[in-house]
Amino acid sequence: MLYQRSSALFAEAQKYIPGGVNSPVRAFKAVGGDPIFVKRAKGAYLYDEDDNRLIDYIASWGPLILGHAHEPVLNAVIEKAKLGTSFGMPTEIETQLAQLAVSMVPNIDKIRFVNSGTEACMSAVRLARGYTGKDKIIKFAGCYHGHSDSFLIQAGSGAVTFGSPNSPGVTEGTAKDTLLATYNDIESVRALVEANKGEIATVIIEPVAGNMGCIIPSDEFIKGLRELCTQEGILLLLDEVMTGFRLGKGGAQEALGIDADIVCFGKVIGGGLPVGAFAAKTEIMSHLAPEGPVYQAGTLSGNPLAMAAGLAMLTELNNKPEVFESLAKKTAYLHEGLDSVLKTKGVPYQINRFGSMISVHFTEDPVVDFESSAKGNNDTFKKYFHGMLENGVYLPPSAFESYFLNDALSYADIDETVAALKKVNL
Ligand code: HOZ
Repeated sequence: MLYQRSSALFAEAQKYIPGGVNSPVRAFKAVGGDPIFVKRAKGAYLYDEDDNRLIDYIASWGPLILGHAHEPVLNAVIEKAKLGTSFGMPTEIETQLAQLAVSMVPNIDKIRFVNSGTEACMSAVRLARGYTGKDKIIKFAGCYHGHSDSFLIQAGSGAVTFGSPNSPGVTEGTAKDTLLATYNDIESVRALVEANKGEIATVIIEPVAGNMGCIIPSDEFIKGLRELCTQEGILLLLDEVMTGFRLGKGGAQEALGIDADIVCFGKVIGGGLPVGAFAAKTEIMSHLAPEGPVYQAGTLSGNPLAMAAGLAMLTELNNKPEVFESLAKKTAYLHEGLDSVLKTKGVPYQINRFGSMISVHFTEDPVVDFESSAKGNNDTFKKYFHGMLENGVYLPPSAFESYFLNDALSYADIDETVAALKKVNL
């Protein structure tokens, strides 16, 4: 495939935008080569600036669960835009989306809309601190909760891909309040809780991790975490930016059978437009301004176009919940196909899958946490990534990311993906 125009556009972008991109993972640094510039997309396919057609396994990093340019979402945005694009005043559609989200997700009464997953997690932690009157938080190595200061401590996703899991610019004062535990290791959490008795406001976790590849929590771990938080009066904050409205109507809470105290959303809830949100029971949410003293605000929060996209998307998912089952089946089919080919290639590998999230790791041992994920052989990953790209398949350009399947993908697309892998030398 030719990527001349993408490469030329990347060269131009680098003159004016740091690294040529507005979010680091897009720059292909972990896999080498120039990023692909997209011209348009429809359903399961991306069409780049060189007119290559690529089968898409990132779906804009999760939001486009029903495929690109999904008609009901598209039409809702177009119709809304005709009425004006932003008011900075309340609109009815904010309540409509709030009501629908609250009806779909367990353990939440009220929800506040923001513009991104980063904002959602940052604000939710402030709320947890304001509500409990405690300062410290526990996060897990390799989990990524957006790029606000408190979370850039052993962070996954682009932060680890580019070698800055602890970013310069985060002050020691901020870092000291973020305690670091090991994913899937409840004893590591227990030890931190014991050592910081009565000082911890919240434990924040990706209930199924997607920023160190896809990592599945053991039942013992996730249930143990709930129990421990309840015992110690710590709020359990589920970062469902990736899993919310993807693993089921009720997200990971429903899929894993656990109850959260606060839940963060992003991605699917905005239907492909910039929306984040955080939600909890009334008792906690009433601490938020203007009802309570914990401040949080935003000029574009609850933007009508973003709300229209989110409402159309959640309405679709609410009316057709069979889509979650369909996606899980397609992901299992992809898993089987990749497995059948990878086992002929003579390299060690692991495939992790939960619902419509999946990742391939080139390593001997099971990938259950950040340490085991980081053992993956990046040279093999690069060959895999570029080999698939050459054969028309777009995967996340980093081993520290999950794939997100969309329901526009057909079984024929998945067969084409598996056939592509057969042609790749690892
Ligand atoms: N941090 C996102 C994936 N975990 C990537 C966002 C982007 O580059 O668009």
